[in-house]
Amino acid sequence: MMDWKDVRVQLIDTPPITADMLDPVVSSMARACDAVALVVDLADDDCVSNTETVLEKLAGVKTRLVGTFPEVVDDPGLEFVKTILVANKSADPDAEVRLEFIREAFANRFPIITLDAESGKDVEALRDALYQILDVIRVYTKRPGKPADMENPFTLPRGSTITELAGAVHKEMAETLKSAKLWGTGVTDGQSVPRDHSLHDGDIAELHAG
Ligand SMILES: Nc1nc2c(ncn2[C@@H]2O[C@H](COP(=O)(O)OP(=O)(O)OP(=O)(O)O)[C@@H](O)[C@H]2O)c(=O)[nH]1
Ligand SMILES: [Mg+2]
Repeated sequence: MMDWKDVRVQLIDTPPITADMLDPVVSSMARACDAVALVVDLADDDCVSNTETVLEKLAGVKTRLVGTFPEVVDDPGLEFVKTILVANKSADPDAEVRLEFIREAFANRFPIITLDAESGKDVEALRDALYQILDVIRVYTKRPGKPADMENPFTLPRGSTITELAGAVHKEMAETLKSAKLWGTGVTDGQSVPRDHSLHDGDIAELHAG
């Protein structure tokens, strides 16, 4: 688990993908996850072609790693997965040169984060980048007459509504929800909001079931 402020993000390390090895477990994980960190070894002269191989192998099972989702998709069988490229071993003497090749090949496709895992240099930036790519917001809940629970936010896709928050709190809540009060962005404290109200990061909601 990776902590980002008050949120925990699950990271799953996978076996490698090579020209002659793609474990089906790895490709199904890539398809099911919220985002992929594509790790590149800046100490490896073949880092560009190895990375291309990984992308091709996944594309072979209809899994496309992308920096941003395409606007139009003509093949419904294709799975697009948000990805950041993580260029590791930046302290290697030739890392700078290889990074240039990596940028040339991939900067138009993925955000690129450079770091050195061994020394820990720039690892904090990866933490932020991984959280940002998930594109989620944190919403806190409170019970009527009680202070808000500021320890355990619900994380929801950006743009989620009160109804979606209710569904995350409890499956039935999405149906039984009668009204909601909100503290946070764009509302006065405790304002009643409709079910389709869009939530913002840091909002506090009080849900009332019928
Ligand atoms: N110099 C240096 N070595 C590193 C760095 N990060 C990882 N290593 C070393 O690189 C080697 C491979 O690291 P792993 O974490 O096993 O790499 P991996 O990509 O998971 O390897 P597979 O699981 O076989 O795909 C280990 O000996 C690490 O100690 C780094 O930033 N700098
Ligand atoms: Mg490994």
